[in-house]
Amino acid sequence: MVNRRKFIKNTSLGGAFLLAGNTFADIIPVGNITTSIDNEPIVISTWDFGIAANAAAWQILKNNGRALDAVEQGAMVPEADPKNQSVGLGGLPDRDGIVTLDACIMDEFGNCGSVAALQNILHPISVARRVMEKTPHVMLVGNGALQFALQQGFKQVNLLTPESEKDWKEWLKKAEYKPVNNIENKSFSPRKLPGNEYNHDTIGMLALDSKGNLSGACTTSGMAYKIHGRVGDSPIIGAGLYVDNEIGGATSTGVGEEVIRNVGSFLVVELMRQGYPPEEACKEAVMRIIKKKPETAKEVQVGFLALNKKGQYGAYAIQKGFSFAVCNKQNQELLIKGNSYY
Ligand code: SD4
Repeated sequence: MVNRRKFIKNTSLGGAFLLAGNTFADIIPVGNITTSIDNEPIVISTWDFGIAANAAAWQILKNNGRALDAVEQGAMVPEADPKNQSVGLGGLPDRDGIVTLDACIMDEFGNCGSVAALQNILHPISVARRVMEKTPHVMLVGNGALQFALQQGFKQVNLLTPESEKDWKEWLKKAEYKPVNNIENKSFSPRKLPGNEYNHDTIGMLALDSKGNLSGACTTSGMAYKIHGRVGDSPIIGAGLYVDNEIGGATSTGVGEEVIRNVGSFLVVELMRQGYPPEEACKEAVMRIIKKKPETAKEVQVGFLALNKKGQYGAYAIQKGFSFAVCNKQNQELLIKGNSYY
């Protein structure tokens, strides 16, 4: 077991072995070449904060638990972290100062559940799971989603932290009340964190368990300072997340409107069905976005992350800076910087 965090700069060097850390012993295969042995569990998730989320998911996977439980537990970690300003508690609000959350979950049977524009609930991913398991529906939104959550025993909490409220008030001064596009690079990131790290977006998580079953979860507070009522890709099955237990799963982060327009995660899974390796499938989905709107694409970020049935994974983004975290038996804290178009 490797507990030390590893960081890999790039996912493909001609499909060869990449150097993680400083020693020769750290050389491991990544990207389109699997690091996972058949029937060995693996969990991957978007952004640096995926490391902590993966650790929670791993507790389930390593004990031969179900991928669905793993992704729910994993997604709950950033949801409960007040320092994470793009997911759950402490998420940046919409332009009216209201925190609204989007989340969805999908299992190995193709069951799925989703909530959108949900207010005052700490764990939207768990409400999404209840929608999947306790209702005949797939998606509940707004006040209806809140009422359902309360009936299910979830408690109301204030999700707007003083820090996020302060940032929103600061934004209001210059913003003219216009929603912003968000690009995950230094100049556009909402908040610089201690250690020169930058706060990033949605967590999308994909897991393969020891029985060879796949599940996925996606949860976010969405685009900062969005118009009240705006829903992004993250709770939309096929856009922000898609899992097909025969093929693989995919999830997305970035400007949700571009992902929805291209039904991004479904597209990635369908490309893998056609034989594309995960990174190539993600790249092709990114290229569709760029091809349709080349001028828009220059200014927005979209990243896709994919895991196939064999445990192979890959990612691709429009802009530089998209990282994802990988956790399996060999590596508990691997952080990979995905390839990008720009
Ligand atoms: C959304 N995809 O609401 C989410 C949030 C995100 O960069 O990842 N923004 O559009």
